[in-house]
Amino acid sequence: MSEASKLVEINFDGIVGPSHNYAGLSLGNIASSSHAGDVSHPRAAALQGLAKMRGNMARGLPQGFLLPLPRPNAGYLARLGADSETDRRLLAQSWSASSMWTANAATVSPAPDTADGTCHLTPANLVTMPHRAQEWPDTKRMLQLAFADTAHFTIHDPVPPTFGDEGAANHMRLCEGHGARGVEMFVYGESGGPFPARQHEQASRAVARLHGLDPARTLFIEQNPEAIAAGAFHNDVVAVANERVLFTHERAFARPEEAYAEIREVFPALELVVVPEAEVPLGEAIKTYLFNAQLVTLPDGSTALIVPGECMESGAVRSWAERTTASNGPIRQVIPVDVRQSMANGGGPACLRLRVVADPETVDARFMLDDEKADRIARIIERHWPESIAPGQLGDEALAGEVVSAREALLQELDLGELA
Ligand code: SUG
Repeated sequence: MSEASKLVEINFDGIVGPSHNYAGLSLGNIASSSHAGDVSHPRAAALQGLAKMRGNMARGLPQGFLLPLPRPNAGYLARLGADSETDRRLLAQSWSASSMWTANAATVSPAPDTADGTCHLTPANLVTMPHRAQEWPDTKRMLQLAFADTAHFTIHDPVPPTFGDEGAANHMRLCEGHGARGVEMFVYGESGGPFPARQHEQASRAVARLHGLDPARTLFIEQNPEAIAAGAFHNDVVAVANERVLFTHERAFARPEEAYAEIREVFPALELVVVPEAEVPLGEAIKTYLFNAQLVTLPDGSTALIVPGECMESGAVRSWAERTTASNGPIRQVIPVDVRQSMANGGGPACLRLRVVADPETVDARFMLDDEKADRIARIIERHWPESIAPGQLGDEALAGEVVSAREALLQELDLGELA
């Protein structure tokens, strides 16, 4: 078998950490703001995430995972001269389980796209949101472990904090098959609206250069400022691509017709599925997270869209799904999954996974999932993850101890003690 034919898309889902809570930390993320102060359910959240991974494995898709980062992050507070009494917001930041959204862990350029023929990963600096800016050093360490094989992977430092980078959530790839040479699209935002534009154009351009992408097969597309203002804080809230298919809301890009023409020019095989405002208004798309879906190629070659269960509560989205699957379009199935705990913080099925095109044999096996390991992880979650966390409990020492030992139990179970 040739090297390229062993390349498959592996989804690395973030295991939801034991400190999962609703602190309303993300301005511009409507779900995060509107659920601020709610009681969270970390155990249920982590089990929902695991069930999604199991579902995808059952569909025949290779599945990996990344681990929760160490929380509460005492070092974060110490560097700010703060403690649990100083400032509730800083405290909440140090407890955030936001690393579960691994679509923001890094930008990944598969080996067929890069000049040196290795798969390049750049951890996202996530500088726009303080609770997320603390993630990258631990994320980088974990990526260096999971993708340690330097014959196949190159791990970069994040882009300097001058330019905000949010990783794969603002990056899409089109290709004839995952192992073939692709076209990479970087979507950036311009500041000036009511909410922060988290992805800076210069960060995207830097990542593309550092990954050694062919400029002729790399596109930079501006996100529609109206989409950011409506709550699409990442492009993956309004668009997703897989192989030849680009699935997007009509209002995702600043200049959509120009963007589609540019894409077609470099990738003539494009199968474009645009959802018009008249069928699903932008606000409804953001509320249901229709586009924050996993657009996947199933083993039989057909394309499926794995959407949040919330989509099925919307008449407009349900009708669209019925029409789409009945049509001759590329999306043959729309499959709802329950990730409600994550959704309430603005994280749908697509946020919860980082796509890496690789030969699974070249990945550290400890980060790959199978049914037996999923059972073992479930047992650890059931035994150690807090049942609920009320915002007032953040800072509680006994709870902090529980959260720390829950993660340690998981690391031990997975033989990943070096991440302690
Ligand atoms: O960065 N939510 C995350 C959601 C990330 C979703 N990822 C993608 N679209 N790929 C964020 O806004 C909420 C945390 C809180 O409010 O406590 C949060 O960080």
